[in-house]
Amino acid sequence: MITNQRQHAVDRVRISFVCSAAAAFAAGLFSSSLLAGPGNIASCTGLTSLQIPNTTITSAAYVAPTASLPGYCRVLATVAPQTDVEVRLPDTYANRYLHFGGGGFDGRIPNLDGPAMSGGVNPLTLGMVAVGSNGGHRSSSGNFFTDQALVLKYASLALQESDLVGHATVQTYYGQPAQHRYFDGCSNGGKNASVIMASLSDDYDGVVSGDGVYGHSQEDTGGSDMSGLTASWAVIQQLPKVSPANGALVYSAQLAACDAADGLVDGIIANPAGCHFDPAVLACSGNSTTGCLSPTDIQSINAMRSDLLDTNGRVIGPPYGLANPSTVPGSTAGLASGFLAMAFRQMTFDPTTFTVAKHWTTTMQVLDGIYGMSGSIEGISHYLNQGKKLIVYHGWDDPLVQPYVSVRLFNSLRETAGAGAANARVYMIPAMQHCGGGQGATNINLLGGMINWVEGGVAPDDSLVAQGSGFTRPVCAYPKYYKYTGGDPNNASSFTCAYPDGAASCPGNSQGHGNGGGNNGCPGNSGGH
Ligand SMILES: [Ca+2]
Repeated sequence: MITNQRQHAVDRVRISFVCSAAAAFAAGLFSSSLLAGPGNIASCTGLTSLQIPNTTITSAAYVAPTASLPGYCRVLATVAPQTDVEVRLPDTYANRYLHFGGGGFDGRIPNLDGPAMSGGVNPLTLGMVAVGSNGGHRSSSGNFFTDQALVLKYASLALQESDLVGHATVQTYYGQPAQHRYFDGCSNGGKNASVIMASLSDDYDGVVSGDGVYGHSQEDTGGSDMSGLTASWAVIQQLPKVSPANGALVYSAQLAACDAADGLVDGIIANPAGCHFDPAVLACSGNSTTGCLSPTDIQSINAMRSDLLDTNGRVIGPPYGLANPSTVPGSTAGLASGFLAMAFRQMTFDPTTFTVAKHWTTTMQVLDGIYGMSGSIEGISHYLNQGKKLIVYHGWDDPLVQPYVSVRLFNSLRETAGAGAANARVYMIPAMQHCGGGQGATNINLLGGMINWVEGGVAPDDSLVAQGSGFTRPVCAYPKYYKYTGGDPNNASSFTCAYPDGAASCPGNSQGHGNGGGNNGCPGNSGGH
């Protein structure tokens, strides 16, 4: 029933998307009378007269080239009532279109200079049109939470509206639609990515999705959707807080226990799924109260690293990885509060008053069913089975969005996407925090990898290199992780990508390959604890 509700919502959105875009094109509502011509200032400023349904072009201005960037036409538009859209159309155009995912609760257009996980490359230098929106509303304080129409824009419709403006300007300026279409986002942008794939699959060729949120259909891989994350954030908010000192104590004890398992003591646990660290080994004994964990510390850490279950024992929320536990609960208060406010249509919702028994069903039905906050696994599978590509990444130390969301997406696609699963790669990045940062090598050009895959037909697999602070590491396709093989420890070439436990591969869809029932990172056996 959960899946059906969600799928119906997605189908409704998909139908409305298709109808509105197709009808607009069929009716010839996009003016094509303007002179096409990148680099032509008049062609750029002329875009202000472009006719797009329900839309006002508020500005079209040519930005002159600089030493590092080509010239481009910068278009600002508003789709009524509040969806602000920016489109950048480069003079040196390589027939590429890049839609940026948003951030947080949106309310502002993202900085189109730097897509997520692109190695810091400005998309204009890749000949890419760049498109982004404010997520359908102008509120920076969350006071759109009770406005159902604006929440629907935030959840999905603003993405379609951005494409309506983006495709119309591309068609007019360059005289043809973009040949290669990409989406790139992290966090809320990763949530956007799942909606893009499930609802606008015809419009995209390659999607890069980081620290995202996806709909799920199997209970054993559950808890990766917006309601599951929201419930988990709210419950974690109610746990006793672990102090920074004790959080650091746990993090260093984990390293002492598991750092060397990848062959190199470098402050990075390359395969956190294989690290079975029990915080109870740090329990205070006798009269000691410092440099050790209290019973409530241990309770909090175990809770954040476990599944959240509903009253029937079904998984509804995913676990965190080995992130410093003092960083995990505090940062999710606003997120839990905001999504619960949307679910219950009230201005604020104190997450410490949330209970699974009282609030879970409504949270799930509204966020996933009515609003369709994340695209369904079935929709994503459909996207992949059309030959379109997906790169998912997630920081193993993400203290905000639980990294097992992406592990479970990997498992779900194995079960649901069939042959299409070959068109997805999941990269779990060791010691990376939320969308970047951390002790690991976390600067990775995944967008470049995606372009090579879509346009060159070469899957990134294990070929990419991650840049850290003075060192590099391979980027291994999950469930593989990197192992040190000898040589310069700062050089990625001194590592190889290996399957858990040294197996040549993980078994297809079965329950791992038996390491005593532990969590080895293989599909079907990666649920935390
Ligand atoms: Ca290590």
